Amino acid sequence: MAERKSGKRFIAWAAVAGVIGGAVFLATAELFALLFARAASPLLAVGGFVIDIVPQPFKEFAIATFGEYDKIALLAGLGLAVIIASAISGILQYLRPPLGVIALVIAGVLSTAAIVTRAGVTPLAFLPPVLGTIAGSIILVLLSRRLRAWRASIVVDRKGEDSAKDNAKDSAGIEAADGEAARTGFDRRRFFILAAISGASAIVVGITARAVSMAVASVESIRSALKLPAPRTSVTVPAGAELDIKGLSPLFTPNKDFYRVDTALTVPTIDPETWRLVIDGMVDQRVEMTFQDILDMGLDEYAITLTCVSNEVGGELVGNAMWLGVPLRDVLKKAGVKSGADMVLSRSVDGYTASTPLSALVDDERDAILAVAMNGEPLPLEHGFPVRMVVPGLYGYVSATKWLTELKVTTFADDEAYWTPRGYSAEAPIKFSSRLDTPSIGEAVPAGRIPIAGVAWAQSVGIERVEVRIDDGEWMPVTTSTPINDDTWVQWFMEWDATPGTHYVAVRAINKNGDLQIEERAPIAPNGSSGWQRSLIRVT
Ligand SMILES: Nc1nc2c(c(=O)[nH]1)N[C@H]1C(S)=C(S)[C@@H](COP(=O)(O)O)O[C@H]1N2
Ligand SMILES: [Mo]
Repeated sequence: MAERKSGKRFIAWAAVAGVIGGAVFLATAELFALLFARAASPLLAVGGFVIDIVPQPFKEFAIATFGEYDKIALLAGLGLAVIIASAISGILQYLRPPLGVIALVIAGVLSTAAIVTRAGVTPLAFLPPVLGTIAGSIILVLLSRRLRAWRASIVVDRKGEDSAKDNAKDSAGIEAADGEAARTGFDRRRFFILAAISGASAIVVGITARAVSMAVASVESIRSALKLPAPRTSVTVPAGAELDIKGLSPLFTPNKDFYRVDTALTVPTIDPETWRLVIDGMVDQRVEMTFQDILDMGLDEYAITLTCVSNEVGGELVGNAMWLGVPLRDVLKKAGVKSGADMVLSRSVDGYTASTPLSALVDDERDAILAVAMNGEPLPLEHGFPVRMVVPGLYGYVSATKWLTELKVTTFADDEAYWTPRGYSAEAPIKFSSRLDTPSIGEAVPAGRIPIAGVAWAQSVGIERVEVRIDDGEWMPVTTSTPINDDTWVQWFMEWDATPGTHYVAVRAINKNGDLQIEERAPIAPNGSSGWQRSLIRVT
């Protein structure tokens, strides 16, 4: 009798283990969906699949019964089905391993199929359900094993009790029974600890990840519905500004290819309606601006190349964009800067800060801006939606604050930005540089006439000339594209009669002040890399 009762109890715990395995599966998938592929939520994909395959009369019935709550009803039904299926998988795994894991893997395969067959999926969309299946299976196997160990120790325990009764005077037998009781407690605790930890983590991680995904989706839709006013002035891109060479970076970096550097674990989601910019600190009056206030100042177009201090010589952390924005000097004028200030500490909604010399922001000759658009669309969420800073000539970490929320007028003596105590300089002008794009390193090229091409940037000064050296030859000036302005990079190229073998191609730039690009190699910390790029090219 007692046997059967405890047997039922274990079946119930096996079902709980199954539900926890299922929760870990979904939570892991939601987490990785948030990180790699937002559309890859198993629950939503399967829900979408169900909507697609359900026959029309059934859909009508659902809408008639649940009205506008039909989707919620579907998800609730799906949730219930998942809980029941997971419970069954837990019982299967407990009674007939590995049947439970097999059931979970089948569910994983089906949801992966539902995800990757949906329209507009990204290449990594298979990852969340696959990683979820793996994590869920591991937890299910471990919980089921611990449950069986617990159960086995009770059986052994009971045998110990019996033998203790049989030989009441056998002290060794009594000791054995005590030991087994301790063993049972230990195995039970092992099961409950893992169940509690994995269950609680799954709930916290799963709900948080889903909530963030939904916030992103909602701001994403606000962003795509946003209509920005036409700019008052636009940048003329001169003829000859863009060279047409395979492998050469385009003049403007498409948003999807634009490098992204920030400390944000999940991209901040800001509704422009509720966004505010506060200008305070050493000002005549504290000013608060809305998104509309910024738009009402009138937007102008600016072509500016952004560079990260972490860009190694020859690196990819540099990109050029057409921004729409307003001059920061006009924004600061609204608050009135007090004398004695020499820095603006810009703050992001996520707490990140940057220290920008005040002089760079109020300089009439420098187009330091608050940007609201990038390459013809509102700023992408990853690039600072709805408002960010862009300052020509300064590395991003001291000037290009995304998801901007405050400009505090202050001094370098009084305030410190995020990266300053972390080994980077408080002030960091961009070290002008040049990069070889093609031929790419390691790619063998056929002998004969081929283009060597790349980009060079010297924001706020301008590139005068780019030179290339092959092996130990002379430095040769190459053709540069017509610059848009001094704040954007230029493209450069030369024709090369490539002879078979390996060759070194080196590149360096000269800016409009007549300075030569720094030859001496420097690491990225504390204020940016330097050195001439020299690449080994294989010609066959
Ligand atoms: N809020 C916030 N803004 C930020 C950063 C950050 O970590 N947080 N990183 C800065 C750095 S180091 C660079 S190089 C630029 C990069 O901008 P991008 O991601 O749009 O290319 O953003 C800057 N703005
Ligand atoms: Mo950066």
